Amino acid sequence: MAIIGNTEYFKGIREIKFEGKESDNPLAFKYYNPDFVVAGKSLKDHFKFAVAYWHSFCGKGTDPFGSATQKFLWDKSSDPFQAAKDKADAAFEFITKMGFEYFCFHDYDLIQEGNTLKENEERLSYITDYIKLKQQNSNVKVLWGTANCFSNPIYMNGAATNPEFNILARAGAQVKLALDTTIALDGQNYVFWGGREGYMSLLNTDMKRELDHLGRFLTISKDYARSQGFKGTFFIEPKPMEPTKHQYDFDTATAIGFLKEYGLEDDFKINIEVNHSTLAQHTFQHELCVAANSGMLGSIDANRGDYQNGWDTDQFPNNIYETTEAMLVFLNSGGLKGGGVNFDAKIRRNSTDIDDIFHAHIGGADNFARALITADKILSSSNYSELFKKRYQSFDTGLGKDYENKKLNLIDLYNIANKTKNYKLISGKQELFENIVNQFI
Ligand code: XLS
Ligand code: NI
Ligand code: NI
Repeated sequence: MAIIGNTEYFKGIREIKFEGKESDNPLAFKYYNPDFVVAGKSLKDHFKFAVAYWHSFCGKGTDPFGSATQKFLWDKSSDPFQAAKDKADAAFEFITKMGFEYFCFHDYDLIQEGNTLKENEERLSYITDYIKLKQQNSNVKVLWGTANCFSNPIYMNGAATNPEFNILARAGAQVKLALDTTIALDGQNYVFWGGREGYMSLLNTDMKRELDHLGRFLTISKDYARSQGFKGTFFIEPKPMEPTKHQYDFDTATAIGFLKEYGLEDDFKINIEVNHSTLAQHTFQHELCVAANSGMLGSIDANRGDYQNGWDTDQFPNNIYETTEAMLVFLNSGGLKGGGVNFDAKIRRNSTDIDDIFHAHIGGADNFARALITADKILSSSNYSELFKKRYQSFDTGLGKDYENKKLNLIDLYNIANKTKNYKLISGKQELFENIVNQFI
C-alpha cells in the first residue's frame, strides 16, 4: 500500500479486508463486504462510508473534567502548517487502510484557526492545495464540508442568529471560505449544523428576527455556492440542544418546516444523526421516516447515544436492532439523496491504542452492513410488507379509497358512521412484527 508523505502513522495495520463472520481476525470486516450487492446496489454504494475528521484526527480525549489522553503521532508539530499536513497524511492513510472513500470536515479541522480572517484564508488555501494533491494519488473524496461556527468565543451568542450584525457577517465570511474549500476539494455536499443557532433564554431572544436572519443566511450561502458551480446538496443537521438550551433545528420535522417557510426545500435536505434523534426524544427510524416522507432523506451521521445519559455521547453504532429497523426505512424510501453514512462518532477517552480507531470503524461498518442485509431479507423473504400493507387495506377499495381520493367530506363521514353497526377491532400485531425482525437478525 502506498503511503504518501514520509511517515506511516498506523504501523503494523494493513488494509482491512472482508473475511466473513467466521473469521476471528479482529482487524477484518465480518459483515461489510464492500462489493456485496443488496437490493440492486453494492454495500459500498449504499453507504458511502465517511470518516469524521474532527473526531478521528482532531479529538484527543479531552472532556469537561480532564485534558487529553490520546497523544497521536501526527499531532506533534507546533507549526500549524506542518501539523495540518501531518494530520492529512494520517487521515488519508487511515481512510485508505479502512477501504473507505470519503471523509467529512469542518474548516478548522483541516488546519488550526489563525488570528485573523486573512490568516484563515491563507491557511485554508494552503491545506486545500496539499489535500488536493493527496486526492490525486488516492481514492479519497469529500462527502461533505462544513464550517465550525461554534467553537470561537465570538460565536457565544450564535453565528447566523447572533444579535450583533458584525459577528453574523464574520460567520458569513467563514462560510464563504468553507464553501470555497469544499468546492475546491470536489466535495459532494455541504452541511449546516447550527451549534449555537438557538437560545439559552427566551427572555433576551427575539426568535422571529433570529430565524429570519438564519433563513436569509442560508439563502445567500446557497446562492453563492451555486454561483461558484457547486452542484451538490446542502444539508441541515438537526439537533435539539447542546451546546444551546434550545437549538432552532430541533428535529427533522422542525427543520423541514423551516426550510419550507424560507423557500429552501429544493436545495436542502436533512442529515440525520442517530444520537441527535434520541436527544430529541425520537428514535433514529422516526427521524429517517419523517425525512423520507418529504423526499428529504439526504445523509446520515452514524453513531449512538447511551440510554442512561442525556447528552451527545457520539459512540460508534453497534445497536443491531435499532439499525435494522432504520434500514427498513432506508430501503423502503430508496436510500439517501446525495449523502452517505458519516461516522460522527468518537472512541472513548480511555481508548488509547492506535488500533482502537480501526476497531471502532470496523464495528460501525459491520453493524450497518449486517442491518441492511437483514432488512433486505425481511422485506424480500418474510410476510412483513404484506402484514404492514394489510393494516391499511380498508383504504384500498370502496369508501376508504374515496376518502384518500378526496371525494368525501365531513358530512359524508357523519352519514357513513350513522349506517355503520359494528366496528372491527383489528390487532396491530406489534409483537409479531418485532419477532420477524428478531428472526432475521
Ligand atoms: C455535533 C454535530 C457536528 C456536525 C457537524 O453534535 O454532530 O459534529 O455533524 O458540524
Ligand atoms: Ni453530526
Ligand atoms: Ni452530534
